[in-house]
Amino acid sequence: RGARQPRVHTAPDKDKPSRILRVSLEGNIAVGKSTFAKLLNAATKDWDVALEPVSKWQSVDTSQETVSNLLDIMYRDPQRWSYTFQTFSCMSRMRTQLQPPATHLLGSGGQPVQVFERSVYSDRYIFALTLFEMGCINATEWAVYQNWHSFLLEQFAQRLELEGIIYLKAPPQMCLERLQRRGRDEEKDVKLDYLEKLHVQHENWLVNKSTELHFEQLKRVPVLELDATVDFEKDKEVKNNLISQVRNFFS
Ligand code: DCP
Repeated sequence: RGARQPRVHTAPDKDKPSRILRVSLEGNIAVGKSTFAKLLNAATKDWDVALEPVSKWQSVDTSQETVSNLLDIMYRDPQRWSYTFQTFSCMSRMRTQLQPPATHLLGSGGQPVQVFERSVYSDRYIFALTLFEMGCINATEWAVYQNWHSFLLEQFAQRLELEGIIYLKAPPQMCLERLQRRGRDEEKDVKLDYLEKLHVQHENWLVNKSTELHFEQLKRVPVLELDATVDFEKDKEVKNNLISQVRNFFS
């Protein structure tokens, strides 16, 4: 039993083989991005994966001898905290994406690739947009968010651009089951309806191309769609199949 063949919308730029490619790993909550990221990290020394800084959002140092769990308060009171959460998650993402590549990548000999778990783009076009559409971010907050997001991305354009996106896709119901199985306490009240909205948002951005994007380069980024309904943690054949699809995408 192997994964379905990938849908590669276009291939990454192969005219620049020595450049470090920057690729983000996208997909719904609990689809398995972290697990897949670890597989990629272990597959070859040419690939280096930066994991999502979720733990930083679970313990924000308030410098008042208290630690605030922003992920938790965002889910408890989304109207009050979604904007704050989205500013913080995007800032931590920006820091990660602006980090220089790991030194071992520079002399890897093959095609070096920096992989990011999510990106400043999914922060805006998946989460912040959905929360705005749900009324958890109001019109003023949304205007402010877009204003600083566009400004910062224009300032750091060259360093934040991506050469590829890997889209891990599974039905929202399956993501909900995985979410419940992993049992992250803050997410215990996440409903299917929210995962369905996020799923549609991923499809609109990465497959239907109907999301209104504000960055020209982003419109041209190649997308590799992978079937994430398969067991890529334990089934070796499935794992190898997915890795080779990624390898083809990069080479
Ligand atoms: N989150 C959010 N807004 C963002 C980014 C993340 O509200 N801009 C939330 C959604 C999740 C948690 O943070 O509750 C982590 O979400 P991810 O889907 O990014 O990461 P997972 O750990 O769920 O991914 P996976 O299980 O696929 O590894």
